[in-house]
Amino acid sequence: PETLQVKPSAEAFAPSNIALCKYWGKRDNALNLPVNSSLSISLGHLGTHTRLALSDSGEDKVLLNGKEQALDSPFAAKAIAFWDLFRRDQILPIEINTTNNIPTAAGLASSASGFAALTKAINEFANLNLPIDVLSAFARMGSGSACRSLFDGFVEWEMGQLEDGMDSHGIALEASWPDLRVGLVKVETGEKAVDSRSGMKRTVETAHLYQSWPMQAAMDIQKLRQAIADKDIDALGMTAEHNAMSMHATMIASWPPLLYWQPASVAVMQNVWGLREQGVSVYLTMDAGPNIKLLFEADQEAAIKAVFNDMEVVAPFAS
Ligand code: 2P0
Repeated sequence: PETLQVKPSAEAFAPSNIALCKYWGKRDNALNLPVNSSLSISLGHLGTHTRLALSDSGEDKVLLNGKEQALDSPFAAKAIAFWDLFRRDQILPIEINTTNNIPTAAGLASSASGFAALTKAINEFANLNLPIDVLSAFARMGSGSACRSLFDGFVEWEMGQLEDGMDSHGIALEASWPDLRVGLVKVETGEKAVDSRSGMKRTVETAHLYQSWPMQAAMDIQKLRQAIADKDIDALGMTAEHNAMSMHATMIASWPPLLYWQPASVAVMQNVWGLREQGVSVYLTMDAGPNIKLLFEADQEAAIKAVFNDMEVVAPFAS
């Protein structure tokens, strides 16, 4: 719309998500259009709550977990730039109040749930009444993986073909899997890693191995769809773990090399593989950081917790 009519305040929640087939590499850096489609699971009540209000001071104001952020901090700058896409030339100073309930112990990134919640809150705040696939495409412009956090459960992000990206958004899969569990295993982090945005750019530009990635991702999405339809944890876990390791192989094959793993990440992997050798159906996935996420069903939880005592467990389909 040309002129926004805003409410005094509005709020929204969006879940965090973990990709089982990863988004890695863009065909358009400005619009966050991906090289490949991806598939994720949303984390239920774990995510971001965002409240928007007109700012009484007349200045933009950004709070993260109750703490005011400098407007030139990366977090505030990105959030305000996103609001600028909507308010354009209108004088609409905003207060953005963002709270993440993702356990900090889990070491999960929050840009996906953050931009999804901000998009939903703006839709309310400015009475936009946009359909969810359009909201998803907007959230994608904030952060690619955010387009998947508009939905619960399993979500496919269709890469799309249009130049304006309006067909590149999340779609919820009609599936429920009450026994599915996601375990969050924290690994001690050293210095700050390379962020995903520059990491994927480096991989696309320098890793010859990356040429094989789009084909693997396309095959893995097919396998994941079948595993979800069959509720086959071994097929799901194997595909997700293989996909994550393949993505990390392309990162390692970049120059300069991009290795998000810490020694402790490798120790966790070896423990997961050890559990599998003992007959426990548990699989791992990793994103652009050293922490490990596990995939398993409820009946295996006790055996896995015996090895990973402080693992946080999420039931994505719990009501
Ligand atoms: C994913 N990651 O599918 C992949 C796996 C990290 C590794 O989506 O540049 O923060 O904002 O579009 O969405 C993280 O990338 O990157 C991510 P931008 P984003 O979950």
